[in-house]
Amino acid sequence: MKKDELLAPGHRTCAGCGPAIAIRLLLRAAGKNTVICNATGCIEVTTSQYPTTSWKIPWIHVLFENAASVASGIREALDMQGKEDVNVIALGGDGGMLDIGIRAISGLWERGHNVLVITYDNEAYANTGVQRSGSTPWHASTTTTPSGPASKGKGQWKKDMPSIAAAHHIPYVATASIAQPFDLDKKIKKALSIKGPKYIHIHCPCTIGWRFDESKTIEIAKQRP
Ligand SMILES: Cc1ncc(C[n+]2csc(CCOP(=O)(O)OP(=O)(O)O)c2C)c(N)n1
Ligand SMILES: [Mg+2]
Repeated sequence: MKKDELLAPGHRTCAGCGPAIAIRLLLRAAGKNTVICNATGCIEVTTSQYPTTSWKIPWIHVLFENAASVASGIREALDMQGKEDVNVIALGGDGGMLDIGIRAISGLWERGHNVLVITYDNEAYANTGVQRSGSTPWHASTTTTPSGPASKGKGQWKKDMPSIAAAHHIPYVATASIAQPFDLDKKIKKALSIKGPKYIHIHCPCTIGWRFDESKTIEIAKQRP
């Protein structure tokens, strides 16, 4: 572990967890002067088991529904205290951000709060047993869309969240992947340099959900254009 690493080891993500890599890269890019509002999901559950925490920065667990609402409130409170330089990030998985929490995120973007919204996209509700989400791709096999003789897997297309973000005419929208860490780093830094609402969608494979060996996370990530 690097001395200045902001996600401490000892958390309980799976070996080879794609989202854990995304969060470490995120924190390296964002730095200490950051507050994170984290919706329920694998990252929240595995990093904050009472009475421990892996977060070395201010971090709050919020419901799926209101990560963006809480982040908006924190932003406004910090600004009132003259702390405009503090980064506020609303963070969640694809289920939390694309499905359950989308209403509050849309509100945040529309109102124009100076907040970076981040989805770490493992393409399923992984924490509860790999159920399909709006972000699960066409024909992917999940526990609620199993492929087999009676079904070809999920029967709907992946929800295009970056386009939904862009349709809000916010100043910055980007897609990224843990397969391209330098690109991800640049995009986070660029987003945080812009005052206003921002969105970054980070694609990250899930070893349990996608059923690949834990040593192959980056290799699998690289296969997705
Ligand atoms: C309103 C609500 N519905 C369902 C749950 C149960 N639940 C906890 S974690 C989780 C999966 C979240 O999926 P995602 O946001 O994609 O994050 P991941 O687990 O994949 O990291 C679910 C459904 C909950 N905590 N709250
Ligand atoms: Mg997920």
